[in-house]
Amino acid sequence: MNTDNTDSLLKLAGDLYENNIIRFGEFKLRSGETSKIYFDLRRSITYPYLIESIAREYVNLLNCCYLVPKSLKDTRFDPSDNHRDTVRVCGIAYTGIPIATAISQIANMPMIMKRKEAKDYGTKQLIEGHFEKGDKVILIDDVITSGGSIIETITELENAGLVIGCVLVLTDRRPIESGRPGLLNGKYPLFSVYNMEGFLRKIKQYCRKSVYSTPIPSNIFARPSFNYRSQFAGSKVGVRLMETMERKRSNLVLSADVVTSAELLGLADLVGPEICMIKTHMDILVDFDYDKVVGGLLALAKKHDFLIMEDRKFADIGNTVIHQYTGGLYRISEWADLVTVHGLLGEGIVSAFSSVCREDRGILLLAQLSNKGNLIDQEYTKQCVSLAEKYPKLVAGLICGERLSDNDGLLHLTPGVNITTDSDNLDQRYHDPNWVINELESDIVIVGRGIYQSKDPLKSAQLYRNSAWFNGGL
Ligand code: 5IU
Repeated sequence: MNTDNTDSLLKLAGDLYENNIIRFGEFKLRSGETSKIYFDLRRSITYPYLIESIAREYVNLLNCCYLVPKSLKDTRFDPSDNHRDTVRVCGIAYTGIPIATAISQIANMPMIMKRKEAKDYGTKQLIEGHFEKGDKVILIDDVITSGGSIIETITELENAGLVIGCVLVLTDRRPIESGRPGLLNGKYPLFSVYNMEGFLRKIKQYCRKSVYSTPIPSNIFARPSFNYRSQFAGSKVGVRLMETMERKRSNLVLSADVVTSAELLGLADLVGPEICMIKTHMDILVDFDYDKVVGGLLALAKKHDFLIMEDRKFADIGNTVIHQYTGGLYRISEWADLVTVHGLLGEGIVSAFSSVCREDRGILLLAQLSNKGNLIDQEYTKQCVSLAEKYPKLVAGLICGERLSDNDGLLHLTPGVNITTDSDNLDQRYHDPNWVINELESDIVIVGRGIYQSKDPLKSAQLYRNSAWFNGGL
């Protein structure tokens, strides 16, 4: 999903929810199955601005090169393309028709329409509107549940000599385990404006920000597991972290901000079984000895199956960060699976890391900060997300306070987590781990003092781990 339309997607999801077009309860579907969620997109025709907003998101989807494969490029609307009158948009009755009409007007794309039944008088046609054999069609429907009715329509259009380019829907509510492929095993590409998880996440986000709306029932929808998400991750170390989390059933990172190597290694050995990764600040150790500390930590990482992240927060020109990463006392690139990097310097710093980072290592971009009074604004955060999405092989995730991207391949890691207090006496602000994961929809909690300053760090780590892990993943 491109990030430019995140605001409009959020607003649209909220509008659909406020107008009872998406409802939560107990519903019997056409297939006979029951569902806790019901989409009644037909209602949206009563609200012209909603049909228009929906159509705009379809047009956006169509124009989004990242989602539409190359083989389909010539079906995308392009005002400078003189073949465009051979591509037609076709709405499937009922709700697909008003949406297709709005798309046709917004994108200036010719439309055809498939009747439910052929007329039994006059021309007896099944398809209305002008077309020639061989014309490409973009099929428009509202929700896909199984795909059965869309496939019927496809057959009829093909019998009339039309060629199916792709199918666009607002929501894909096929089971997540299906991988939500194109129709007929991928023969017909299908794209959705929202997948179910993304849609629900947006509604949740909307409810959090809006005073008047009723929050959606919690746990209405299982989160996808990290194993499932790993197929979307471009970063090898991102995949490794996801697999580790799933294997250990832990999305807890220990921030080991202690100042002696004995404390660091002792803590890592004690808490190691509970965590998916340890976060270090090597430069705060008063007795750093490369062989002892790095050797010890690597052995413990192997013993307890966790990754190592150095929270170095790189922020300099490419040439300098390359030295800081690979050289000096710490030779971070030799042992850290992940390092944190500020987005402040823009693309240059990211491409510097691309040039020196081993294939099985990666970076995390700092998109938000947890401390009071920091200078990061929404625009900065957005730019960091775009940067992360542009370098999927290198950027395994974001350091942030809440979920920022619908891209399942990108991890969200949140510091500023504490069960017992909401601030330290300095500038740190804390949230509860359960809140961070289930309400703010982050993926991983980073906990420091909540664990290592407690009377029983192991017990505390177990408490944080249980509180942050979610149930019901696939
Ligand atoms: N950390 C934050 N907030 C941030 C970023 C990093 O707290 O926005 I970026 C680091 C600082 C510290 C750890 O190493 O995460 C949090 O430790 P405590 O849980 O002890 O506050």
